Amino acid sequence: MPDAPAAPRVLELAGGVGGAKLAHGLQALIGDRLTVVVNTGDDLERHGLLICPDHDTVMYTLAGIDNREWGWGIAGETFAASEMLAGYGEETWFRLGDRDLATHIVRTRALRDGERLTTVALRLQEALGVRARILPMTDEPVRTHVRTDTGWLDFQTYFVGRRQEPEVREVRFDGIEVARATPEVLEALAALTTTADSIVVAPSNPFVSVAPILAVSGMRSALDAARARGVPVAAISGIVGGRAIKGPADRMLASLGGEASSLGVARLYVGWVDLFVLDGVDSALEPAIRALGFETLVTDTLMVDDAARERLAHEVLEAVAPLAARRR
Ligand code: FO1
Repeated sequence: MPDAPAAPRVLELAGGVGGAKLAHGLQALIGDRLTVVVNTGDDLERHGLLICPDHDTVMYTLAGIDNREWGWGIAGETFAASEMLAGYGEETWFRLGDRDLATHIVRTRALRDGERLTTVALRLQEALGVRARILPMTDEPVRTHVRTDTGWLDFQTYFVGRRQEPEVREVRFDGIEVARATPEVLEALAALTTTADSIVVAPSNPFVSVAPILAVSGMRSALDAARARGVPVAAISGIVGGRAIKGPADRMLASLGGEASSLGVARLYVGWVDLFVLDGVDSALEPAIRALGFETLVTDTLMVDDAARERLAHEVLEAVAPLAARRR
């Protein structure tokens, strides 16, 4: 009997919650053949510690300890340390749970000892028994800022502090000019060669989750090189029926000059994505999206439970695999 073919390798580009759900479905299918490249533009310092929200959301989800009610943090979390910090007069609007704090303490100490962000991230994942690899998009600090009508805000002040209420007029990524793709990310992209491998863009915010990843020096050329070898790229829309599944992507699409729909997302992905995945409620947009040059998959994209995560991951891989043969 010939050996069963190896599972495909998949590299996912991800922000927080949407990226974590899709990664969970993909990990259930292909385990350690999944690499997730996460946005670090949402990272911040609190109480002298480095917090990496998107990395940690994906890590806790893949470790099965995520807080499903909030979409961030750890299940069964407590906030005793936060209460104590508030007593000392520290700002605690960005809530750090007791268990979550352990992650930030280990990470911050390792960085102070000279370790790279990627190395300590992989160590944390291993300790939590995560099978996939979650790679920060870069080891250098990048910080997303958004311009609102009252001025520039760092990302978490806008997202948590101001509850995403101000309209976003402009986005910038501080530090991006010196940020480089890591050897681990470049190796993972270079390893995508076989006919079944693919790159999958999560249903994450195109402006503040996907764009910073692509803006890292060396990332776009490595993605283009993978595509030139025949590796197809699939992207899942995070907009369903004109509304973002989570977060402010719909309002950002409108305020930054686009259209708050799957078509508006697809327009941002022209030229580097082959397969565009949209929800069934938006099927009327399919012809316009195909007219932009995409292959399309119309399906239920709301990952409401584990079965839905796995089903969507499976459908995307099934739809993207034939494109590999056609692209070669
Ligand atoms: N989101 C909130 O809405 N409120 C919080 O207090 C909060 C704390 C927090 C702590 C650690 C962490 O990893 C994530 C946290 N998040 C919180 C989520 C985070 O702001 C968002 O998930 C992302 O940055 C957007 O993708």
